[in-house]
Amino acid sequence: MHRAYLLILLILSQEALATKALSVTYSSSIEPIAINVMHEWVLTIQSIDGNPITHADIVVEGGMPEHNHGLPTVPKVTKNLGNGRYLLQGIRFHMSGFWEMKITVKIEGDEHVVMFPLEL
Ligand SMILES: [Cu+2]
Repeated sequence: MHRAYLLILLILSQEALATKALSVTYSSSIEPIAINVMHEWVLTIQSIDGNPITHADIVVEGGMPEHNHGLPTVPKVTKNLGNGRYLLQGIRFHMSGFWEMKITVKIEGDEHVVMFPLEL
């Protein structure tokens, strides 16, 4: 497993003044990520001061903004691995180019959105 990216924050808070940043990272079960291979990621979610976020609801969407299409699959978090780690299964990219993965993390009424850009 390989830690590929660190992106921080983006706050879309339902309570307008709550601005809590998160650290979201992923590691892919295949590295480098290959086209048309079903694989999985482990997402690690922490507060900005390094405490694991253990009870997040996570929704993942993805697509190619330049082609105006989404993913060919619907990846889902299937397991809470504990310690702020979540298993995301069912990822497959079906063409080369620029992809974005949008990770929406819901915690206690706050919604955080993190984008991972990927050049495949
Ligand atoms: Cu495309």
